[in-house]
Amino acid sequence: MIFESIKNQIKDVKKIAFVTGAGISQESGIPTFRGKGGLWRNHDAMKLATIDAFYENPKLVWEWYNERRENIFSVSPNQGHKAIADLEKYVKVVILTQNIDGLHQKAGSSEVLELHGSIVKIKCTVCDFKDEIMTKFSEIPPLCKCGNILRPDVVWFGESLPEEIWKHAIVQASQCDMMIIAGTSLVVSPANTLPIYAKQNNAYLIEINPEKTEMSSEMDLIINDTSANVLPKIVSMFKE
Ligand code: BJW
Ligand code: ZN
Repeated sequence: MIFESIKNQIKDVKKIAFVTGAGISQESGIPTFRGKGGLWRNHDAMKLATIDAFYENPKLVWEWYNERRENIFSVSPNQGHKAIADLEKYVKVVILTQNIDGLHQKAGSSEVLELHGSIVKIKCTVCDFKDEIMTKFSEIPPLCKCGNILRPDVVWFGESLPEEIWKHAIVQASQCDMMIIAGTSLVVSPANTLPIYAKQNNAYLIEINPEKTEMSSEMDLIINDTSANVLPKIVSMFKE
């Protein structure tokens, strides 16, 4: 029944925007932020993801990132990431992701906008040094050549999203005719406004999440299941 209504919708679809969050990588073995996975050594992940926490205790925040880097670099994209990458063969796809894990790109997706940065990237807290580093830092916090502390090049609470990427994300959301929102609680702004831009273009909104979210009532279709279960089924309909 659910999949019948998607079948009717996909006939005229030209561009699909995906809005993804931590839940899409949960089945790859990466914990989510809220709910069961949201505690790291008894620290609330939400309290660690702030610039204040970083300056208060850079070593602690770097330990958190070091562990996550190690985990993220060792895991693989799951059936959900792979299905989205596969979908590019049949329709124009853009991914607006809050994730910093790079798994969409690893799965082969070509148009991925990283709204909250990337865990591979680091930058200096003082000078304009930036780099991409795949290895574990043995000394933390790592230092820049200029002597100041390096930080992960990600977006923490109270910080702005990379301006050009965010502008591009709004354009993409405003131009899609279907938006699939998978694995995000939609509690963090401004990423949670993207479905509103899509709705203004009369896009059909599908939410894939085992739980209800604060924006479930705004959706055209809700599928309460995991993304690795659902996405391959949706993509298979484009092949028929
Ligand atoms: C599955 C599943 C499966 C599970 N399949 N689904 C008051 C003071 C200051 C700021 C604010 C304020 N009020 C509002 C703000 C703005 C703030 C905000 O939104 N706060 C709210 C929390 C209240 N936003 C910001 O500050 C943003 N910047 C900004 O607004 O700039 C303007 C500004 C400047 C100055 C001052 C004020 C404003 C920046 C937000 C940056 C968020 N950063 C993080 C960390 C990134 C780096 C890192 O990863 O380490 O981004 S926090 C964290 O939350 C991370 C995520 O991308 C983001 C969203 O989480 P997500 O992905 O939705 O994960 P979960 O865990 O919440 O949900 C997972 C979902 O998956 C659940 O629903 C599960 O059910 C589901 N699921 N398994 C499918 N198998
Ligand atoms: Zn520096």
